[in-house]
Amino acid sequence: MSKTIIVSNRLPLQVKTDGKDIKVTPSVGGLATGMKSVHRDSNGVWVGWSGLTDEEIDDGMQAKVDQAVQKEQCVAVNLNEDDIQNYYYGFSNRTLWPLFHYFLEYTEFEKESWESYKRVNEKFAKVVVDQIEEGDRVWVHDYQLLLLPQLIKDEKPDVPVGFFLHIPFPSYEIFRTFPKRKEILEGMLGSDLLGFHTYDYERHFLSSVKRIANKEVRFNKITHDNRIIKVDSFPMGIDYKKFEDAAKKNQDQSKKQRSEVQRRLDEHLNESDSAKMVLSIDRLDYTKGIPNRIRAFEYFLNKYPEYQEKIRLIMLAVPSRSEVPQYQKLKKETDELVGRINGQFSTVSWTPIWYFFRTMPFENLIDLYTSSDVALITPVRDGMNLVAKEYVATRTEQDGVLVLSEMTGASKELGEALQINPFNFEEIADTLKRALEMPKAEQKRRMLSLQKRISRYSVEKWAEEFMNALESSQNVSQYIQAERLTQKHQRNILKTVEDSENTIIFLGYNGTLVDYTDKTEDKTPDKALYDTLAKVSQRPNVELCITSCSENENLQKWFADTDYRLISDHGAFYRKHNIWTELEALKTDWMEDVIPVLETFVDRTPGSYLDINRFSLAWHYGDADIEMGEKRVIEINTVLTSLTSNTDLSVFHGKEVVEIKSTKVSKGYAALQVLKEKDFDNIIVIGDDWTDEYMFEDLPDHAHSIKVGIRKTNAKYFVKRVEEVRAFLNLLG
Ligand code: GDG
Repeated sequence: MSKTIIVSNRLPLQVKTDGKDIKVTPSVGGLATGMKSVHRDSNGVWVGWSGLTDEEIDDGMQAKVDQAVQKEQCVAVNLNEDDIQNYYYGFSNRTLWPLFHYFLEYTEFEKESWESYKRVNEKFAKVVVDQIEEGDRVWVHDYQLLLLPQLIKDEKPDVPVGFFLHIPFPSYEIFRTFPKRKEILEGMLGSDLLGFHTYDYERHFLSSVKRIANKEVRFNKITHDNRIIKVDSFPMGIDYKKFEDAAKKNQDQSKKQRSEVQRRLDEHLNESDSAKMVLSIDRLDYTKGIPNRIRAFEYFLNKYPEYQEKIRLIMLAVPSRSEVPQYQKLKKETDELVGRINGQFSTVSWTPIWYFFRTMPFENLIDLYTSSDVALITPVRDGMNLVAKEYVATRTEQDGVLVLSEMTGASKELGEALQINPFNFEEIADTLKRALEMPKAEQKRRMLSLQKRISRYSVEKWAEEFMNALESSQNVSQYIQAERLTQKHQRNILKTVEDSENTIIFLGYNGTLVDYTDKTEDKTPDKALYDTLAKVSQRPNVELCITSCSENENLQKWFADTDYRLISDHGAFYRKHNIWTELEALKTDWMEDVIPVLETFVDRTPGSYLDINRFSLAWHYGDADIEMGEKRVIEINTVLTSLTSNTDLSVFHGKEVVEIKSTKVSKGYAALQVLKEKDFDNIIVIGDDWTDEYMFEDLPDHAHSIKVGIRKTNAKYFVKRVEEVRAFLNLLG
């Protein structure tokens, strides 16, 4: 039975050892909940680090750890102390985390930690690849494993790989500063589906893919390595029912059943009718806007002194990454700010900020959520922020107000929250006042809409949608009309050759018969190719016609010793029985008018250039800013269409090129002239680029047309690589 392999930095469990015994407890975080149906029900496997370093596990213990972890359907990746220091605290949390959250000033780049990051991603790849069986799929999570998708693809090209990024993807202007930007993108592009929390992260990623990795992007699809990669947003949800049920239970409990935390909260709330509580919960992280929040609260107490002694900010800050200096600095700053404000405003019976620096059990978390009039969530940058959603889920009476930073991914979905700019203290203070004074009816109206939306798109639904999208990303023919050329198709075509009186095979050259990676130079045919072509042409009823954009001198040089038909220069020249003819008396006087127009585009688009060929003009923008280039294409089309109407000129848009030429110069037109010479009852045509599309389109419907590569095509079939063309020709031979 096929399974899903989930991969994340940490396994969803806590492993404790007291020297001899191992204790494993499953953790109940959001991701683990969301993945439950994928992991448990489908017999899945979860690959990740157990939390214990190699140094903490002695020889005798390893087998026990593996066994205990296996019981939870998990497989551990073994990491040592050095990995944790360099890959985890180093590259993941001192480089990628600040960079992706726009903290350029905190972003350190050290070669050693980059090397370690690569090494650990390889360790993960090895474990994952070992687990893969026929029919399996892999879902990789988060910024610690950005190189993993490609490492898996290299080993298992046919296994579907999905990747989800839990943090923001920064804008191109930020991402481009990063020394290993290309390597990171290429690592991610090993996936078949890439998921982000929001559309903004998705478009930032696509922009970097276009501009840095120089890949073809159409809407949300990337063509890379003969695959189509889909990019989409999947806003992560929460286990809504779990929070709602826990809140209901909390409400129903008797006084005696209440926790110590709940009792303390009640004491404050019962002091007077106007007593209010404001809540914030986050990991102590500089992205969460904690100092901003405290300063804004101070500003609020000064600006609205009537709230003094009535309002309390409860701040739960969970310890996090305390080995990283910026986190130590933040801890110090937070302690000092809380101390200063409490020192300044406290009275005998009131302290404005209750500050907890620890984790709390789930039940206490619910005490906090259900007792607070306002949730004040102010990150300066946050991928999603699940706390905002959890607060909403626990408001069973539909009261309470969510004040939410517009810099969180969650703000895109939670339009009914009061949204603030976390850098604007005055706005935070005024919005807090508005929240505290909001009429109950308005609270209810907003809360109901929020709840309706969040309950619908739960974390289970999120995982399900991602998996469905991964499944459908496999179906390449969904995006292109052509069918993959199978063995059966090949045998059928071979049969038509055997049954025919006269077959002609039109073959593209660069990119069809020879690999064409260095696009600046034509490639000379190799011996194997000469042999293959010779074999095919020895069939008495078969003729070959090689069609190329190259100049006729080149083709003549390469195929001087053969009698193949040749079409060169995009279809302008034709060779038969070793005699070259110009297919049309081609005029070029139109170039005089068009060249100055295209030159203005060259001037206005840095990186673009004009190629003046014998019969055509081509404006290339592959090295220009790709987005600017695409904008210019629209302008060029408008200008040229008016200029070329009433002429036999046409404008073609290819990959990063706009070409203007006579309609009579095309491989399609040339191929039709060849067909007029003889009664060919069977036609095969194979090509790879946009100039070959004219043959696919112009040749009769019964032609067997095959495209090399998977870009949009008019051909009936497609193959992925040049080797497949050669293998097919060998079969015909
Ligand atoms: C990353 C991204 C993205 C917190 N304190 C306690 C506790 N929690 C739980 C909360 C919530 C979770 O931790 C925190 O989730 P967030 O989404 O707010 O933030 P990150 O940890 O930064 O997570 C973030 C997320 O990944 C998912 O993709 O939203 O943007 O940074 O569930 O309830 N739970 C318990 N005790 C605590 O003291 N039991």
